[in-house]
Amino acid sequence: MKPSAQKVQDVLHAQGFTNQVVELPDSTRTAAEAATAAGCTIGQIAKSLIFAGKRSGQAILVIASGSNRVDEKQLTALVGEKVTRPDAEFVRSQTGFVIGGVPPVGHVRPLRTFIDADLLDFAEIWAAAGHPNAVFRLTPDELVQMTGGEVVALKVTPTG
Ligand code: 5CA
Repeated sequence: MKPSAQKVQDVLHAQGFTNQVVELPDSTRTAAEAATAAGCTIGQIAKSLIFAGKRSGQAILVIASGSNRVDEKQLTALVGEKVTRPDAEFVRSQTGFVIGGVPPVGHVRPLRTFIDADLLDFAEIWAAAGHPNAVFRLTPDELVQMTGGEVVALKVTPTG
């Protein structure tokens, strides 16, 4: 297994979880690709998105359903400052992983974490596992337990 995927597997085991990291032959870099490769719907992909506090520069992890867009206004209200989308280098330095492989756990430092409430509607979901072709299957309960994330409503809801 690739070292970055093995790291995620080791962290899961160290936390007492039995979820298995799998490396797939096809890319799982985007939520759509991951859904095709894992054989699930795009909504069941738990995508790990990094935001940064505009004033503090603090990294924030949002784990969103693959079919949702995160409403930055709602996130701003939750964190108490405006947020921006950081560049790829910030994502790598704050998490230890490259975009497309950022997992919900195992980051180089603890990140304040929010979980999209829509993910709790599924019996099982899939998350990135450190590498753009590695994923693991989990339940929404496990996601909440392993991240300590706050479950919130933060998707963009279409108007009209
Ligand atoms: N492995 C898949 C499914 S779990 C995955 O990681 N998908 S993801 O959506 O969570 O990660 C890709 C996300 O990284 C994109 O949704 C996008 O928000 C973000 N991203 C892509 N390119 C950039 C970039 N240049 N700078 C900052 N963020 C980016």
